[in-house]
Amino acid sequence: MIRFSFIATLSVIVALASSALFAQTSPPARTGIRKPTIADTIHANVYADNSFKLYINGELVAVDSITFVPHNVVSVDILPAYPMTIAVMAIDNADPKTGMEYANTNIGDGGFILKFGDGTVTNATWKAKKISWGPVDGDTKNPRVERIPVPDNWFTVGFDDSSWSHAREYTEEKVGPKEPFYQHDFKGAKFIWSDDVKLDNVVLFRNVVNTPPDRKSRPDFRGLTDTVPVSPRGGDRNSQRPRRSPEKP
Ligand SMILES: [Ca+2]
Ligand SMILES: [Ca+2]
Repeated sequence: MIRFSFIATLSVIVALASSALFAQTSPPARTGIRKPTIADTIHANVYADNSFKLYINGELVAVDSITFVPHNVVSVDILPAYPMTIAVMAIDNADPKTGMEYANTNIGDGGFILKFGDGTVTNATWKAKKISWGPVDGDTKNPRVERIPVPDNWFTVGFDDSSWSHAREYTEEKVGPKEPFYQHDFKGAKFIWSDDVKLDNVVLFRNVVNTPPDRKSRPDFRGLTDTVPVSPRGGDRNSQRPRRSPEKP
């Protein structure tokens, strides 16, 4: 009898433990979610010397439209969801064999800065990993490049970046951003790169934003394709339809 009650108690403990585990790992209930509107998005301003690819929560959301010069700002709407994993491949323009540019006459330098409308900014809390660098030792007479493979799944939410170093901050004077930088909001953001802003040519960055820095509460719209949103045939659809302007006489 004692043995039976011990086994029964054990079964209850196991059942409770597995239900707690299930509660932790199963996605949150997706009832009553509405369709997001443009008001749910935040603005992302991104400037790279010279180009970048930006991933948020494992999805590619922006690619720099100009890979070399002129230096440009990419400004896009993004739909945030927290914790928000930001992953960036930043690329300083360089010949893949020499690490130099302008017909091997110049080493050049990099630089990356980002600000989101929720207050997310780049700084030394970001993680950084150099992937390609050169000319090795700054040797411009016999220039060569070294590189390591881009880690698998480096842009995903679950990737372990604990072995990566922290990014290094660089001053505006050091990076010398061009005119478009001053036409966009980067207040509070810092230029970042890996340890050598001249020689490191391809750098990966990662940062996890656990809660919105501006402390605004925002709905989580992840998994919308598996959800029937509230009033799918209601005002939502009509409100997204542009109004026709009256016919001109
Ligand atoms: Ca660019
Ligand atoms: Ca450059």
